[in-house]
Amino acid sequence: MTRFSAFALVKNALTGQKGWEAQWPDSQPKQEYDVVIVGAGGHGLGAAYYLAKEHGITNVAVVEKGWLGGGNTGRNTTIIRSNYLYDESARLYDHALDLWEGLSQELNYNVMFSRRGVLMLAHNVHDVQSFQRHVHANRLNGVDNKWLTPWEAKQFCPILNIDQDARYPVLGAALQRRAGTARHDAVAWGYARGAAARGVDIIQNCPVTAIRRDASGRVAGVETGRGFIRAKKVAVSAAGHTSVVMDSAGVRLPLESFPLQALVSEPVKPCMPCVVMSNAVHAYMSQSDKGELVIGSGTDQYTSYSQRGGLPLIEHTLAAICEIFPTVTRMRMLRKWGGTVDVTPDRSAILGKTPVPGLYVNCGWGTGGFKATPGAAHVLAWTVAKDEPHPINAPFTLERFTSGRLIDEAAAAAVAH
Ligand code: FAD
Ligand code: PYC
Repeated sequence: MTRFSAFALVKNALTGQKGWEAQWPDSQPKQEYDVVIVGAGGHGLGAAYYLAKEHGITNVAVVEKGWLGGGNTGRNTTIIRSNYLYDESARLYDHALDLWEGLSQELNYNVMFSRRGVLMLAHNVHDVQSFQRHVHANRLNGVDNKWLTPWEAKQFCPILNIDQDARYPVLGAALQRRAGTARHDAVAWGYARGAAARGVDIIQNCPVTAIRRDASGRVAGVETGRGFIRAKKVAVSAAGHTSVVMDSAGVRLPLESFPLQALVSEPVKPCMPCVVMSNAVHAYMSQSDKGELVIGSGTDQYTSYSQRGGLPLIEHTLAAICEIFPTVTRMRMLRKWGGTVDVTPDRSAILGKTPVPGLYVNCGWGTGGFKATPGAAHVLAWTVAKDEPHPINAPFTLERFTSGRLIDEAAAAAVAH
């Protein structure tokens, strides 16, 4: 596969752009694989990439019901941060952040990781206490986070309204300087390209309809829209649909699926240098490299598998955004969309082995799994290859919902859900 480089760009510019190859082949399913991964989002594709690259397991298929990256990976608002409260989460998300920093070089694919900083606003005394607790906990874990006064926050983000008579006055903010954004679909494409170059089959338009087990109870393969595929191991990374897929193997998961929406404005010149989030008012905003303001909030408050949400939530979000950033009031919104996010009771992921031998799961990322993509994929590949958890994902078990060893990140989840 051609490496992207300045030389390749010049060469193709001079030869009519005819030398570029397909990024990955359109693979047809084989009868049997060592590993089948269900779901070609960033997490599934990333796991396939690391299985091939770090563990030498290349007889792998990633089976996707729609198109690659068409789930939450291509629908999210691209915020990356690691300022979670608990030690277990700090280790997982900071591992991901470490990988984000070198991902474009690792994949030879520009994922446009931008360390522009994420500012989380405090609007009341509870917010101030809670975010200051986060700042201290993060620092103890070696995760950068800093408390800013309202004026310091405005210096960091000049369009922020810090008028103390506002309905949601800004009383301070927590800044993770190392956090930022990345181009979401480039992440899926980069992992797909890297995995395919190492021999992984990426099979699109092929829904997995059931997971089959043999007489001993071990996983035997997957039923798909294109027939049965035998597999020694199966890893499910199907986000909002994970509970349905896993149910077919007899594994019940503590998940609820909700719609999560986002919207973008018409493009404007650069006016917002960072990401700003507000948990209390349910709104966050950043500016894409195209110039659109990228806006979102919490989940719609009903369970659903539809990839769209209701208008009332969007109106509520925009009302909050207009108060925090009065300059947005005269802008036009271009489009809105939704994804289906899978939410656990403690708002932390389930990542590892299941009670079924040979079956692994990566789910429960709720509204916040994009930032985890490289880290989660990396430790999932380890778990599948070695049939044991990596120390980083060891606490993120399914058993914690019976043992009670929860990782209760609900308050840290930046977006209400
Ligand atoms: P997905 O990308 O959804 O991939 C799962 C794939 O499985 C899909 O492609 C789906 O089609 C496929 N699939 C499902 N069922 C089957 C089946 N039966 N057979 C075959 N394939 C199947 N996170 C952040 O960290 N920061 C953010 O700013 C952020 N913003 C968000 C904004 C919105 C609007 C949404 C919806 C989500 C946001 N998230 C954010 C969450 C984040 O997008 C997800 O947690 C993350 O992308 C999950 O990645 P994934 O690869 O597990 O899932
Ligand atoms: O987890 O940072 C996050 C997030 C932002 C928007 C949706 N999720």
